[in-house]
Amino acid sequence: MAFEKTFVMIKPDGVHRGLVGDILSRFEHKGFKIVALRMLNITPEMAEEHYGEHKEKPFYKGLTEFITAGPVVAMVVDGDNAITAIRKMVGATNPQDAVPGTIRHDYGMHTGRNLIHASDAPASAEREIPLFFGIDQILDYTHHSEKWVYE
Ligand code: D4T
Repeated sequence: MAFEKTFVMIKPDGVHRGLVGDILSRFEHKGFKIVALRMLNITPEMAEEHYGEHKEKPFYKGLTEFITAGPVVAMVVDGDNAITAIRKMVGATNPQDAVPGTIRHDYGMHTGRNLIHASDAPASAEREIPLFFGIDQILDYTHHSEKWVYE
């Protein structure tokens, strides 16, 4: 097994549409462990840091306006192969390309309202987690059902 941590963020559309509970429960029901969780407003500086790679793209302005337009729910999720597995649960960037059963397909319509972010690689998770959480905010505990989730 390859236990790892990934960064996940429910975007302002997910919060405003009342989908936080549904989205969180998907990760819990799958067997992942939430080890950090907070609600916050993204500042323009944080948006620039988080989405800096897209700075030259035509959608950058709209993206940063959207991500700063309301509260987000940020979390760190822990589990076997968590980075790849959660990207699969999240689905394609454009909800219209996302496979049924994924979060973006099931709740979303357009790329600029795609509800959720999840780290796409170990290097991204390592970069993103410290932008939102101090080391003392990431909890280390044993999930009580761990032996019923992992063989
Ligand atoms: P994030 O980073 O939000 O998890 O999305 P992805 O990893 O799936 O996709 P991405 O980095 O290519 O895009 C980041 C972010 O930009 C928005 N976006 C993207 C947009 O508004 N218009 C576009 O044409 C694209 C490609 C959506 C996600």
